[in-house]
This record gives sequence, structure tokens and C-alpha cells, in this order.
Amino acid sequence: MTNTRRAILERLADGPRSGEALADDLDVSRAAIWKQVEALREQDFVIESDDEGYALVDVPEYGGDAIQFGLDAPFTIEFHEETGSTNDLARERAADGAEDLVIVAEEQTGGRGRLDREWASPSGGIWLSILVRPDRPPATIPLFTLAAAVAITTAVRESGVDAGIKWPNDVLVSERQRANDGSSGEQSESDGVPVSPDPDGEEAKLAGVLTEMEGEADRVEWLVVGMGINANLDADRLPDGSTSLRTELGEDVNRRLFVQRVLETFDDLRNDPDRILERWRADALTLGREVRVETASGDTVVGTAVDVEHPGTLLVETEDGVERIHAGDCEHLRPT
Ligand code: BT5
Repeated sequence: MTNTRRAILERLADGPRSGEALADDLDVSRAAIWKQVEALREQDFVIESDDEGYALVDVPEYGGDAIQFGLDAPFTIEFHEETGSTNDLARERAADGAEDLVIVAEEQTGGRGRLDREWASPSGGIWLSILVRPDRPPATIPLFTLAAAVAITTAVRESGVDAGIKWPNDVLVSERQRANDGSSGEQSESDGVPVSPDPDGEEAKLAGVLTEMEGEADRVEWLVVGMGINANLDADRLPDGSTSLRTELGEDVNRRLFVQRVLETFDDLRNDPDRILERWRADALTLGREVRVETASGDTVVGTAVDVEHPGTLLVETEDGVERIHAGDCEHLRPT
């Protein structure tokens, strides 16, 4: 959004203002004010005007200026109705020197998961990538991925869904909670059948994180944290084993407020990285669980997940002692 547009919105948030007062205040012409007000109206901001001036009556549910309006974090929002992948766009902006930029898309036609898996991204979800330039060594970057999962989980819980994190950064809703809620879960809490590994459907994936970076041994050049959150979507638009906020809540969330909350929490955590692990542990579903992890180096580790340590390493207690896993795919096994 242009600086003038942002400044107009900030002033109208405090109450009605005349075009003349806005023009004086911002040192632009009244025609320029009118033009920006029209641009805001085109994005569904409801701005009434009468002899007294302009009054902001309603803010759209989603969109670039909508997310920017009232955002308490130093990010600039770039919004697209449709793009291939917000991570790809963020990488392009990184090459152009941008920072503290958030690319948001209503729909992605080429959404990506880790290891180039496909990520379903129809309209109604929250698909965004945060471009930052942390002044830290690359080895600490997994912490920022954990911070993204914590930021998502915080907003999800505040919306009324009791989600948690599967190491390293999947946000899941457990069937147990869904069954107790009387919502879509079908599995009984007490069926206790000793099955291993966890069959489809016990925990449903609500959100995922894809982190990409470029840097040298001692310094990160840029970091792109991509978040995919199934918000206002029906289950039939998503792969098996997924869920959405709409499915869990039975109603839609306000995506503008949701994204603001995610960005604000992520911003707080990146400025205070010492708190990230503690917050992650508090939101984790994995700790204390029997897990099977396919490590990035191709090994399979089965045991009990006992802790995470800096910068995001999973500790799994196995028959042969404690294994430390830096990266991989983790599966929760049911208690046998
Ligand atoms: C992830 O990968 O969970 C990371 C997803 C990151 C997506 C965001 S959207 C904004 C930004 N731009 C992008 O292009 N990507 C990021 P992974 O752990 O590899 O999980 C991928 C697997 O999840 C797939 O193989 C499917 O099984 C499943 N999946 C695909 N789409 C899904 C969805 N919308 N919800 C839940 N699960 C999904």
C-alpha cells in the first residue's frame, strides 16, 4: 500500500476527517486524497463521505491493505489474488533486496511442501511467506521454523481450536479433541487398539511450514518462512488427513485478524529467540509420544520423543540410547 494510503487509513481509524484536513496533514493535494480513498473503496473498505468529510465504516475481511491496517508488526504486505507459490515470489523479492515483506495469496497454483511435495492451496486458505534477514548464523535458523509453528498454533488456539505441533512444524488437530467436541471425528477415544504406525485420520493436519534460506557459513542472507493454514475451506478441497478451521469450528474465521495475530507473534519471537524453544515445548504434541522419524540422512529412528534442544533438534530415546535428529519427517505412533 502506498504511504499516503496507509496514512489516510491510520487517521480515519481515529475518527472522521475532512479531505482538506487529510490533504494538509499529509502534504498532498485533495485530488490525491480522493484518488487513494477510491482505491481503498475498490478493495471493499467502506468509506462514507459527506459535507464533514470521510468516515471509515468497515474494513474488508482480507486483502493487502486490510491486513496492513492495524497490524502491530513492521511488515509490509504484498497481496496477490493468485500466484504459483508465495515462497517463490518472496525469493524473487529477496534477490531484489527486500526485507520484512510478507507475500500473501488468495490462491496458489503451485504451492509447495517440503522436498517439493505438493501443497493444496485453494481460495479460502491462508497462504503466505515472510521474508526476513535475521542477523544470525545459518545453524540457528531451525529456531525460526519452530517460531512459525508456535505463531500459527497461538492464533489457532485463540480462534477456539485446540491444535498442537508435531515436530518440527506441522500444526495438527487430534482426533481425540475433535471426537470430544462432537464435530467431525469418527474415531472413539477409547478404542485403544494397539496399532502401529498411526493409521490415517487420528491426527489431522491443519497447517504446515516451509522454510527456505540463503546464506554463508556465518551469516544468513535471507530467510523465507512459508506458512500454509487451512482456514475457510471445506475438507473436500483438501487431501485426506487434513482439516481446516472451518471444519473444526463450524464457521469461518476472520482471516485478516488471524494473519495479523500470526505475524505479530512471529515478530515477537524473532526478536526474543531465547523464548522460542520454551514456547514450542508448551505447544508440542510430539514430546512424550512414541515416534518414528525418517531422518534427512535416510535413517529410521523409532522411540520416545523426549525433548527438543537448540536450535530445534529432536531427542528420541531408543533401545540404544538417545538419538539427536536435526531434520526429518516424524510420525506419531499410537501407544501400544
Ligand atoms: C509442509 O510440507 O507442511 C509445508 C507446507 C507449506 C505451504 C506454504 S503455503 C505458503 C508457502 N508457499 C508455498 O509454496 N508453500 C508455503 P510437508 O511437511 O512436506 O507436507 C506436505 C504434505 O502435506 C503433502 O505431501 C500432502 O500429503 C499434505 N498436504 C498437501 N496440501 C495440504 C493441505 N492444504 N493441508 C494439509 N495437508 C496437505
